[in-house]
Amino acid sequence: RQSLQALIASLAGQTTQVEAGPLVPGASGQMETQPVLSPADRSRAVGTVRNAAVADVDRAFVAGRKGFARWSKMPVEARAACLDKTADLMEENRDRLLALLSAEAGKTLDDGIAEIREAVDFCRYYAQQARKLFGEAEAMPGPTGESNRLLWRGRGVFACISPWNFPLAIFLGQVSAALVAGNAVVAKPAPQTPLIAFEAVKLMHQAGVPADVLMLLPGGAEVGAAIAAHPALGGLAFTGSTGTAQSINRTLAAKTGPIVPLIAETGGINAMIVDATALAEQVADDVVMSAFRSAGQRCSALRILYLQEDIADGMLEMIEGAARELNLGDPALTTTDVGPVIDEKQKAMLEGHIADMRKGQKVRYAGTVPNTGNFFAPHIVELDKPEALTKEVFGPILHVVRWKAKDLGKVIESINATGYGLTLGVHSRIEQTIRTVTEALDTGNVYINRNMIGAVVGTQPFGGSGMSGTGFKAGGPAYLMRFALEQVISVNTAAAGGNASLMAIG
Ligand code: UN1
Repeated sequence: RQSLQALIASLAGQTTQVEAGPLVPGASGQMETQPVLSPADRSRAVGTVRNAAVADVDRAFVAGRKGFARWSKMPVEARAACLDKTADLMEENRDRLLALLSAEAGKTLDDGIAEIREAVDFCRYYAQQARKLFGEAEAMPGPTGESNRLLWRGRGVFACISPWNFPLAIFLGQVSAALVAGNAVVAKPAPQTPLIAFEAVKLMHQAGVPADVLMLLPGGAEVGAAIAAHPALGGLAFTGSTGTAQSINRTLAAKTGPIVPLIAETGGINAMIVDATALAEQVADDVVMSAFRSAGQRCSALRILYLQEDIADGMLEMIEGAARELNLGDPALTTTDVGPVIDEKQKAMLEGHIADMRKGQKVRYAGTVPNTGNFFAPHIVELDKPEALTKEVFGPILHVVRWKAKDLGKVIESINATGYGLTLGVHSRIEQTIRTVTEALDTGNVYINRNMIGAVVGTQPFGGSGMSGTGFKAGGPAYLMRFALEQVISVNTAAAGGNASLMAIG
């Protein structure tokens, strides 16, 4: 840990450590470069980025079509091997990636280590799944004199648009799935975190993915809109806000060309229901972890806690006590529990929300913040009714509502009424309560008597439905299929004289 800390300090102290730009054959990029500032200290530039010019989007698709023609014909094993190699390279370069996650994304050391682990797991998991799914064409049952086989192939140039809160794991999760399914990829990282994406793409190139098969287009909404609108787009994976996903959906719907899939993972007003039988110490621990870890900047994070009123006062005291113990500050220090929020805009949004809450609700706890960088302290807000929270507030703010034992049905209704369905926590020792709640809600990931963040790849496939996304779960067995095109080949084997070579097409 000491050596990691020294490494992080040395990277944070240097400017222009990483000079990122578009990774597209023939790309020009914009004229100007911009500094990428550290969320923990706005006077520090972690590096510079030259964003893609809008004209580079078309260049990427033109190159990508050529790359796709070769890549999609390669045996799945060759593509899967590139993912495994990327995982190895990430492990070899772990310290550097960790330093960048800390400096550019404000990740604490624990979060940074977990994120690298997750990125490695995504690559290995999708490699392994692809071998199973896309290996041999599956023979389908059918009449004699006919052979039917189901093949999976890439869809073309797939776009991956990813968020700043998991700039390595979600970025590479999308990209590795799209690649191993046989697509060429145009990736647009979040404008706040282009450097780590740049490093990740370079590792993938080093692992054997050709330059015209994986391309990076750093930039903002303009670049994203041009990608979604491009006529050669084969499909799009997006993780970010519900509003942006809806806007991408409209762009795709307005196209006159091919109809392509959207894989969207968005937000939630995630709830935890705690009844009077719950184990208090466990609840306090899980609430603080779920609401404040990663400065609440996870789409899985707890936003609204429903406490049965009999235990609410005691529970809140414990939660507040635990929140007071959190160390807020420089993410590069091993003692830090909660780092900064990503940028000024997020900080101002959170401050605005608390100012609004002060108008009718009770702000029960407000932590203290360091005066450098974009820090926003954990807050606890008591709501008079759940409807007082009308939107996802992406940061370390825990909202609390009390409920009466007879009103479990109303709690369920309120949660359903949000229209979101990403994560749900339940703390109870009554099996019937757990059953009732779980069955009544469509939430994608339900966590019982534990915290509700940190879904593990291959163990807890992650994603929601409704306003939380299209529901194709990342890190699960069905994810890769969404990136691939199914082709069924039916051969009249009698007419072809039982020609064995025809039966092996594809
Ligand atoms: C996100 O925050 O955008 O389960 C999704 C978790 C993470 C969530 C990632 N895998 O906490």
